[in-house]
Amino acid sequence: MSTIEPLLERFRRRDRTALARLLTLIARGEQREAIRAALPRNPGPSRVVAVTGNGGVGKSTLVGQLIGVVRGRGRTVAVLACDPESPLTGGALLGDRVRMPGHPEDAGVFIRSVTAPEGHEGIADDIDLMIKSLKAFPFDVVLVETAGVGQGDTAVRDLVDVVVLLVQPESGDELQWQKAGLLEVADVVVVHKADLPGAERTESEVRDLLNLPGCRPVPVLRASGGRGWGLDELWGVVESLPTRRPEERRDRRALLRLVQQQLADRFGQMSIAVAPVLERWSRREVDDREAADEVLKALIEGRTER
Ligand SMILES: Nc1nc2c(ncn2[C@@H]2O[C@H](COP(=O)(O)OP(=O)(O)OP(=O)(O)O)[C@@H](O)[C@H]2O)c(=O)[nH]1
Ligand SMILES: [Mg+2]
Repeated sequence: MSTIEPLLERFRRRDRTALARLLTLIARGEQREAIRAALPRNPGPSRVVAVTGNGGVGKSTLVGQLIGVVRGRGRTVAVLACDPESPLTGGALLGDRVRMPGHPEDAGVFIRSVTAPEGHEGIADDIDLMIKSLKAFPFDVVLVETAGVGQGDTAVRDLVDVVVLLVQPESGDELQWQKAGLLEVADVVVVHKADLPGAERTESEVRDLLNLPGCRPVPVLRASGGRGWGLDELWGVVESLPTRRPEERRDRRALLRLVQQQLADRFGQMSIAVAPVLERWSRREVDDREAADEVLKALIEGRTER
């Protein structure tokens, strides 16, 4: 008999204090298995949306505005802000009511910031369980603010339905630098702070980057959280995207790497020449089918690297 049963009981009665306490336990790595076991396998049809992008691009501002948009549509919303730098209580999120208004009176809004301890790799596991808890509570929408497009975020992507990537106007070289990550993670790209000069040009640059033959179309739009521009349009796009089925959420690249590794092991010292194909595939120079054909060909011909 789990010692957290009374807490779970309160959680099931939709007690917000119990929810907050549950999230704290998860963040501390306590009672994870008991919590996981207690949550329904198929919670309601919540939409989980990640808002990602480099530091200072305006994620918190935009998320704060989206709370209003979502509430305006009669839905409840929870926010998880994953901020690796700021401590839970001193973070920009909770400390700054202008950027992310607290909605203290509104039971349809729940905001929580999550701090990953330095060097903590397992943040995705925590976030996974937190998202599941929020879905089970339930909230109609869960917004996840997450910094950058680093590895952690690729993992977070597999936990959410839609990834909204923010870029700033005049990102220039940075945009090129972001290209690979951009292409990999984004379901929607927002040129944020669209009140700043160069937003239109950046929008068309992003379109050029994303608009490659044979690739799924990625909507690109302009918005400004600060000015309140383009938010309804953005949410309309986010809602119109199909919710990814659970099996699609798994990390295909990780699986391919594993296959490659196992093949390499089985073929002794020989390393199969699929890495270059995978590289070109991730750069979207070939589509899935071409890449699959080339991988198969390399395997059948027993082609090895170097
Ligand atoms: N011009 C302009 N500035 C904005 C806009 N939205 C946010 N900002 C400003 O950009 C700065 C960063 O905003 P945040 O919302 O904290 O950005 P963030 O991406 O959450 O930042 P981190 O969480 O620290 O990575 C603040 O000074 C905001 O006032 C906008 O639409 N236009
Ligand atoms: Mg922020």
